[in-house]
Amino acid sequence: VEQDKPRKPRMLTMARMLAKRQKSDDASCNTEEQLGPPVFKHWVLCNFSDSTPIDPPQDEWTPLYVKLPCSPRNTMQWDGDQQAPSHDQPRFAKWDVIRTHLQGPIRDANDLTQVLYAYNPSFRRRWDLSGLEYYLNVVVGDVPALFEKIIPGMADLALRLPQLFPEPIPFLRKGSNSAITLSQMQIVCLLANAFFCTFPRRNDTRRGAEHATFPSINFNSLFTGSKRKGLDMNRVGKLHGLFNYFRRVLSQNPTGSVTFHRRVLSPSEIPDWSTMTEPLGPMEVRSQGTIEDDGEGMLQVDFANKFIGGGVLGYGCVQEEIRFIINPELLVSRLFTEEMLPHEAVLMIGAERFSNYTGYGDTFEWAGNYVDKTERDGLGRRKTEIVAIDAMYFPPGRAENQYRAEMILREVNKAFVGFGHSETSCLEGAGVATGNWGCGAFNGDPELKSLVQLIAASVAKRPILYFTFGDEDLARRLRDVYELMTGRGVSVGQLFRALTEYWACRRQMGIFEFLKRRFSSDATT
Ligand code: AR6
Repeated sequence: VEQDKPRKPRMLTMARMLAKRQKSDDASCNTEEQLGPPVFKHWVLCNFSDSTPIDPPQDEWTPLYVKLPCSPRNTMQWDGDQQAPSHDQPRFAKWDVIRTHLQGPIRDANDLTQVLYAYNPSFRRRWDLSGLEYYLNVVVGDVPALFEKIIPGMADLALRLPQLFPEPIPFLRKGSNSAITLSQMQIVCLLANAFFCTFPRRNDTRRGAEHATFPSINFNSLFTGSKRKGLDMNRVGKLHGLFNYFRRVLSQNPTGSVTFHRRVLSPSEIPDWSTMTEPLGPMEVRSQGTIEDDGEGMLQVDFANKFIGGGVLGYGCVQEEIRFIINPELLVSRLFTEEMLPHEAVLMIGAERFSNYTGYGDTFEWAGNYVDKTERDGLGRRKTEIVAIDAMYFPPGRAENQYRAEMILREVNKAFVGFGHSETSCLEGAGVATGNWGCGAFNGDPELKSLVQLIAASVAKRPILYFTFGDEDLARRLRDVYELMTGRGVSVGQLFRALTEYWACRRQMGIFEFLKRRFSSDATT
């Protein structure tokens, strides 16, 4: 698609620098006969050389690109100030309406919510923005600073969209092995637009809707109130984190970039796990510490939803959502990343951390500013790699299904595509910082998931640093079984086969116990 178009020289240079591997066939025509890996494409959309765009903005209003609010084809039939639409009224360019309202004085919370409704008139009755009003009127201490500086600054940033995006933003569609690099300022501009809910066609999330296979991006769901408390504490913490991010980038514009790479495992790349003779790779298990605090220099796992970011723009507040709030640039992935398929992962390189937090889930709280000192690579990306892999969800009554061979295979493949080496990496071959992936909200068994990840990492040739998130007992037992298996020279294939055979014993004993019995005897077949 993109490759047929003439590219600007700066894009070519960047793409060459980053695309170390070019594959010959295309994801979109990856038929049964053509099982090779899909071609890798990298769109470097940030203008490193100068800040003034060379060309007039190039508009795309097709299923391949993000529909931008500033597109001339983004129209509305009536101005939100009027009572009701009538068919003989002319259509407005919606961007003009957005511009007028964002430039106009926004003096208080009520003005702000009226602005959002002005260019989203059909959501006036459907959106509840009372949480945002509560946040601004009741929770925030220094409201004048917000309305005098931060919110107008965010509005200016949002309105820079046509200048910052002379080229359209492609979607990272299912099945396409492709990457997008954006500057940190482009990201903040997109996130300011998300805050002001300007993205068109993204508010209808019902099945069959145009963007139903994409995560939501407009922040309206974050602004929903709670009848009892005005605003739930999770959303309070999230809004603190996001306003801290906007405050920081407004006071000092960041100069780096971030890459988002959708990785696809083609059928020809899937190992035949049961016959792998590789030994199990290195693994260190820690009961204390977290992926984000102690995984510096490693590939850090995001325990993701197939809709990347999961419930970050709503109530959800576990590992993925928290990560997206403390590293808010990750949020922009929701704009262009279609839901992940079982053999896909999303690698995000360079996102900066802006906040601290305490607690988890219902006890989550924003805990102040964080200054990220991670060094940058040659492209200005922080040397932080985060990979989103979505585990399977097992409902409480049916959690046993996770021990079925096809489910284990699905999870090993998912971890493998996440841990595989990437054309866009800045930490080639680094270890994996992970933990109880799929074992919280998604109800998985950490005994199984730890070993599934060990199998994938061993073949990807990466060591594992496994955080049990305070669970001393799990840490001790995982170390024991790992030592037993490595002491016995158990191979990846042997462990994989054993896991798939556990099904028959699932009601008698746990997986670690099963493996101990199996591999304690001399017959480690
Ligand atoms: N570092 C290390 N381990 C952690 C950390 C951390 N920072 N945070 C949590 N854990 P969960 P899932 C451990 O429930 O089950 C989201 O909504 C802790 O033991 O976040 O894969 C996504 O969007 C915790 O119980 O991941 C998905 O919709 C466990 O990791 C869904 O949740 C699992 O964390 C994914 O659920």
